Formats: sequence, C-alpha cells, structure tokens
Amino acid sequence: MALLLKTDIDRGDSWHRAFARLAPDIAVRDWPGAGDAGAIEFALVWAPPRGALKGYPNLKAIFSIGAGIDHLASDPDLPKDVPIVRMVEPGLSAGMVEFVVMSVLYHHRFMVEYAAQQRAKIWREIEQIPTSRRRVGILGLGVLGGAAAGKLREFGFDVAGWSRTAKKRPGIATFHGPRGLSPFLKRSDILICLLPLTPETAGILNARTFAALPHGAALISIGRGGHVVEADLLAALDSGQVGAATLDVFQDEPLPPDSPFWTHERVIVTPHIASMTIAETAAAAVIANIRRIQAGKPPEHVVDLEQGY
Ligand code: NDP
Ligand code: OXD
Repeated sequence: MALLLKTDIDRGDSWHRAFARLAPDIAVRDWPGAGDAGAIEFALVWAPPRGALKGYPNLKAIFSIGAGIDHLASDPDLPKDVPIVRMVEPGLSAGMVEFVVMSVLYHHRFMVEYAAQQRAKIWREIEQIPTSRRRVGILGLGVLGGAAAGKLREFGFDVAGWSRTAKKRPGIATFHGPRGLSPFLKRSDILICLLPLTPETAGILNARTFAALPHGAALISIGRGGHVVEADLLAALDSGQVGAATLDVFQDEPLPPDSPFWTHERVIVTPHIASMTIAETAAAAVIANIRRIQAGKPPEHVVDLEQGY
C-alpha cells in the first residue's frame, strides 16, 4: 500500500520524515514516477496538473494538502467516486488565527496611517478606539473563520460571521445566505474573507460589496484571489470607500510585477502565506483518516463537490 505525494514547493522532505515517523507502514511515493500505479491507495496533493490523478485503479481517497480544494475541483479528469478530503489540521488553523489577529490589530491600531506618517516624518496621534467599538466581519465561518472569530472575541472585538447555512456561535453575530450579506457588510469596519472559492463565491468582493461597507472599512483578503474583482478594489481604495487592505491572495499568483497593489500606499501584500499546512501535524491528521478508511469507516472532512467545498 502506498501514498502518492505531490507538493507544490520544496517541502517534500518534511512530509517524508513525518510519515516515516508516524506511519512507517505507509510507503510515500513522489509524483511523478511513483512506480506501480496499482499500489497507490491514497494521494496527498497540492495543485496536481490536469489528469495527474487518473490511472490509479485502487485509489481510495484524495487528500488536499490545503484547506481549499479549488486546485482539485478545477480538474475535469479527476477520478469519479473517489472522496476528496480537505485539510483540517491544527497547524493550519493556528497559523491562520495568528495572521488574522495580526492583520486585524494592524488595521484597528491605524498602522497603515502611522506607516504613511512615518514616511512623511509626521508625529501625530490618532485617537484610539476600544475593540468593543470595532466591528469585524468574517466571510466564511468554517474551520478557519470560526477559529479566527473566537480569538478576535477574546480581544473584545464586536465580531460577526457570514456563512451559507445558519449558525449559532456564542458572542458572535451570525448572518447567512444572500439575504444576510448586506446587513452583515453594513456592520463590518474590518472585513475578512475566509471563504472557499466556488462558483457562488467567485467575485464576491466587488464594487457592490465594497459600497455596502461603512466608508473607509479595511479589507483582509485571505481566501482566494478569485474572490476579488481587482479593478473594483482599486477603485474603492482610490475613492477611500475601502480605507486599506491586506491582500494575501490574488487572481494571478505570483502577483505580476506591474500590479498596482505592489506599490499602493494603503495595501499590504503578502505572498499567499496567511497560513501553511504544517507537515508534522497534517500528516497525523491524514494518517488518522487513512486508518478510518482502513477500518471501513468514511473519512472525515470529505468535500461536497456539488457545493464546491
Ligand atoms: P470551511 O469549509 O471549513 O468553511 C467555509 C465557510 O465558508 C463555511 O462557513 C461555509 O458556510 C462558508 N461558505 C461557503 N460557501 C458559501 C456561500 N456561497 N455563501 C456563504 N458562505 C459560504 O473552510 P476553511 O475554513 O477550512 O477554509 C476556508 C478557505 O480559506 C479555504 O477554502 C481556502 O480558500 C482559504 N485558505 C487560505 C489560506 C491562505 O494562506 N491564504 C490558507 C488556508 C485556507 P457553511 O458553514 O454554511 O458551510
Ligand atoms: C490552503 C492554502 O487552502 O494554503 O490551505 O491556500
């Protein structure tokens, strides 16, 4: 029995080490050239090229190295009837909570304005606002959005979340569905996008969305670049309707050198690093799911391809 591994960057060694330590009975074979295709029962992949997962007759599950599975759902040659499992692991959640807290505090404490003042050598105080008066809205109240919401509450922020289905979370105002979007946006001084990219959510950060926010709201875009209509965001930044933005994900990655976001004074650009799957903790989660399958149980965190996440 073997697991096919396809990572995007040079992190293969850490996966090999983690599997060797935690599950020496699982042979990890790198894609491409993984040897006997019949021996491959599981695949652990990030952004495999189209058709790369065809031709493994005994494949029992495809594990996404990331929480998002848009890199798989876009492959029309994906084997049918093989469950796709998204990544849910403590390292990824912890990293995302850190990034969200850091970014929210950055905007909350006017660091974009202070950075501009520093460039202009201006010594001027901006009146501090208590967290209880800062309304933070999270698009996507799933594993990552939910964890971030909980931590922001601990800081005392007035937190709301928007999801597809109705939810109840202590201390968090919840909204759902298309009708819940506008009242949710209206009370989002800092808007965070932690949605999956699906046909329903593509382009959701557009001119209409920005117009519904309080004037000068900050945007933290950490879901997928396909959520953002970039021309609309630039227009909203230029008009001041969106006061500042932290952008981690983009339509084209790496962000092209001529993108105006690189040099925009009120934009912080990071290279899709809001959080990363940690091989050690993620391997444990994948192995736990493999053991479930081997025991005849369904794996956890299977994606609903109809919904796209
Ligand atoms: P989950 O599947 O756990 O949560 C997704 C959330 O989005 C759910 O609350 C879901 O609603 C909501 N949602 C989905 N579709 C809609 C819709 N049409 N309308 C309203 N709400 C919707 O995902 P995760 O929290 O694990 O991950 C979220 C995304 O974060 C990933 O898909 C990925 O794109 C991104 N990500 C980015 C990273 C980065 O480094 N920038 C790192 C990791 C992830 P409901 O609860 O009702 O199902
Ligand atoms: C993910 C990502 O989806 O890193 O996990 O973007």
